[in-house]
Amino acid sequence: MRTLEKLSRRLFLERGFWATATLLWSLLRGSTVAQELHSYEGTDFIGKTREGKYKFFYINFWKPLRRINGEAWRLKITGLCESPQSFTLEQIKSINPKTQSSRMKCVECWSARASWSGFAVRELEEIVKPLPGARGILFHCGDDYKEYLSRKDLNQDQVILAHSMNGHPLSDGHGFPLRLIAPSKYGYKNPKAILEMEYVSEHQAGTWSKIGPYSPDGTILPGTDHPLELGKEPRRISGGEITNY
Ligand SMILES: Nc1nc2c(c(=O)[nH]1)N[C@H]1C(S)=C(S)[C@@H](COP(=O)(O)O)O[C@H]1N2
Ligand SMILES: [Mo]
Repeated sequence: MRTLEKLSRRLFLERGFWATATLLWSLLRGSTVAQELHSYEGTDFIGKTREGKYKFFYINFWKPLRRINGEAWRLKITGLCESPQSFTLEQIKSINPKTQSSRMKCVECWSARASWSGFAVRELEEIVKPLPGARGILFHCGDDYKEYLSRKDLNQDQVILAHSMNGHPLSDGHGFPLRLIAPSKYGYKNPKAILEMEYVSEHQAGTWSKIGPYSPDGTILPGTDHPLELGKEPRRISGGEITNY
């Protein structure tokens, strides 16, 4: 009898201890997770995906993407500008919004259309004030992807920094929390999961143009396109933004 009592007392103490420890651990973990910018937890894709819900809008990532925590994320504007600064997601979303439907074409042949919401680069430039020597922006992304666009290209109509796709915040796959949409350029000039935009004085080679036979300029060339949501039927395109379908 006494042994039984002892045992149940011990069990109670042990369980109590573990319950408290688990609670403390999850509280602690919760608070650190909230501050972590990146985590591989919960991502359901690795690198490229062309299946399932991505069948009509493929996903391209050069490295497996770590999920970005929107609360910890800041858009950092650095380099050659008068007031380098960081923006929260909330601040980004409050910049004069713009919505457009445009087609994105990957240099590997496929294309897909979506409605994108975000804001013009000009809106951001009014706040951070690039210096006269700032020729372009080097984008630094969550998967260590890098891409450069000149300020001239970035200030074209239809070029936006997008935080929404088809009326919803960007999914991780399509570049949460912020990506560039530049419809006259191949997909690789549309960096996703942007962490930092650095004003620089000269052209810098981006990730794809360093590893593949891709032009650093990235303007869509005349040729053939295979739109995913239109059955991939080949269509002739004349170069630049695809506007006729
Ligand atoms: N951060 C990051 N952005 C990126 C890429 C990448 O690998 N990493 N791939 C580019 C390429 S090659 C294409 S075609 C488009 C595809 O956009 P999607 O994945 O939303 O379809 O993203 C571009 N942006
Ligand atoms: Mo691409």
